Amino acid sequence: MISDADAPKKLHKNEYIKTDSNYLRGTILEGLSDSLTGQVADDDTQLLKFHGIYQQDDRDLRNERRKQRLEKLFSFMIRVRVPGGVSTSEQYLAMDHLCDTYCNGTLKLTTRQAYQVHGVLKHNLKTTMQGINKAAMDTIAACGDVNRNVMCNPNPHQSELHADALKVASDISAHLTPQTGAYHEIWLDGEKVESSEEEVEPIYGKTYLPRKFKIAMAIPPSNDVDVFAHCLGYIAIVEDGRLVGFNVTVGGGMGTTHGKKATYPRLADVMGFCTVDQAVAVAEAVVKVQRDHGQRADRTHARFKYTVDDHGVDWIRDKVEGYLDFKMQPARDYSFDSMGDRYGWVEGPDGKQNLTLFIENGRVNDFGDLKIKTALREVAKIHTGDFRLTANQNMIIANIDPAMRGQIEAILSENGLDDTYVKSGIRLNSMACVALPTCGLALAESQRYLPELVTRLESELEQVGLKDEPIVIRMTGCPNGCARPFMAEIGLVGKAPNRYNLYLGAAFDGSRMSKLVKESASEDEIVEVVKPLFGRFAAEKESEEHFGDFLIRAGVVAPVKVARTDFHD
Ligand code: SRM
Ligand code: SF4
Repeated sequence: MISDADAPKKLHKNEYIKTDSNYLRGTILEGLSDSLTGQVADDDTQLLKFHGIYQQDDRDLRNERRKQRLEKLFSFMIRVRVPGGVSTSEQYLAMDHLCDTYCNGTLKLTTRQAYQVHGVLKHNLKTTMQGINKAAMDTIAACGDVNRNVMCNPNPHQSELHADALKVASDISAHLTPQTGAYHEIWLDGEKVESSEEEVEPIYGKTYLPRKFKIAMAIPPSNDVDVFAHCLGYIAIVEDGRLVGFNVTVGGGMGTTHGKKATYPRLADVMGFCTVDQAVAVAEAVVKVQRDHGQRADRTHARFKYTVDDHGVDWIRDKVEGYLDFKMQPARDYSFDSMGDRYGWVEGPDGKQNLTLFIENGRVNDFGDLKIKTALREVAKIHTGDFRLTANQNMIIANIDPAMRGQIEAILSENGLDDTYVKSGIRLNSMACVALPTCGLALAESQRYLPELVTRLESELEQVGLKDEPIVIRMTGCPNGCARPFMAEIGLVGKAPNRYNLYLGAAFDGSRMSKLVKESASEDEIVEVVKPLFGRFAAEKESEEHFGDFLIRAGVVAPVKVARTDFHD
């Protein structure tokens, strides 16, 4: 066990940036008004993240700009927080409008139920942020070393308890939102509050958290939010038809670095049970444990998963209870059956209609005859319910007035999104991170390439009669894990241009990670490995058995039991 005293003493430079930032102000305002450059000062790029903004440059244009001795083409990505993924039609229309007016025209639905826009030039940042605010949304804490967007199963048809769970998720999100006035001052022209008393961040303090912090809430049997991949998770426990509380999980996370064995993805452990009324207090206590005991010297070891792994769950529970006036109860029974979305039309308990639409890799745009962006815009103009983002980058048009169903179906069908527009089980369970051209960390393509690879795999699956088989496939352009690839039955992690590490064998319900089977594989090599496995699966599959489970049963891959020791082997 590593104690806090063993931790190296020299703090990471970001800790000083936070401390000296005057609660996340830095010199952001000055940087915005400097018209000589499209970027902001280095330290401010770190602080901007807490405001939901990333400085980026178009990597497709880097070489050309370099040849012309021009500054990189800097622009900004803005991530809009949507607790539980629920937004109104008006908010959707506002995102659509901003995306066309100040951004690159594509709206991105993220793996954590948020909206992202890319390509905002510095001089348009403030106007775009004000547009987001006008739509009653914000971006504070969408990124940065704080708690991020709190995820929750967004599908109102799946449970009458959904609204209760969503309320808890929203309360946690609100409770953990940073209190600094910086956001208001910088983006919304808020008056600077002159006071002799120093501003306080009651939960975070001046240095916020050592690293990003993520919370998700799952409502069994659906594990659509991938609860075990999060720092803190809540698994809803329902007794006699009532939400009585949550099993609380701690220490999940995906990010890893190629070749660095001290980094690894980790599945969360169940720490105990708390009641509905205790859920917010538990979140605050867990965040405080990470604030006080998380590593602040080495950012590659600063996520909560390492604090949990270094000290053990019992130690964490003990510390958490130190901040509470109650004890965690023993965990209760639950079971998950999948982590995917349930597509198509379903009627909710209140008679309202809900439609889950597949949006490939969360990219909302018009692609030839498939006019996703046009369709969603036209639906938003008439829809009186809401738009719900899923953790699988899809969209639920929710709470549809039954009288409007025909009109909505007609709009979708006119724009290429009829019931049959996606034809395979593997595509419906595919997910890719953004990667190129905007992500500065991408080593390989992801969302621009996965659809092509899936087409090839679809044809292999069709040949062995598995066209409709739901197989979870996820790709990322680097090992940071933004599309949670290590949780996928087929995980592909970018290593270099056109080369991916191939992972196999995760559980369909999100309870087991995949194992590395081939490093730096080309497309042909990926197909070479999985093709015979599809054949064997078709021939030997037990009824209801999923691909990942089959690979373990057949001894093709060994299950990853303790990520710290056997993930890289
Ligand atoms: Fe992520 C960094 C995109 C979900 C782990 N992620 C990034 C950045 C901001 C790159 C950067 O730091 O410069 C990417 C911006 C790309 C772009 O151009 O938009 C980026 N991450 C995304 C999104 C948009 C992927 C997507 O296609 O949907 C997801 C936004 C979610 C949201 O709405 O908040 C996204 N990122 C995730 C997830 C999945 C999750 O949380 O469920 C993970 C893995 C879980 C985890 O955190 O452990 C994830 N992103 C990372 C990491 C690795 C963190 C680590 O522990 O090492 C980084 C890099 C970092 O933080 O240093 C990163
Ligand atoms: Fe970028 Fe890597 Fe995240 Fe993909 S996984 S968006 S390449 S940081």
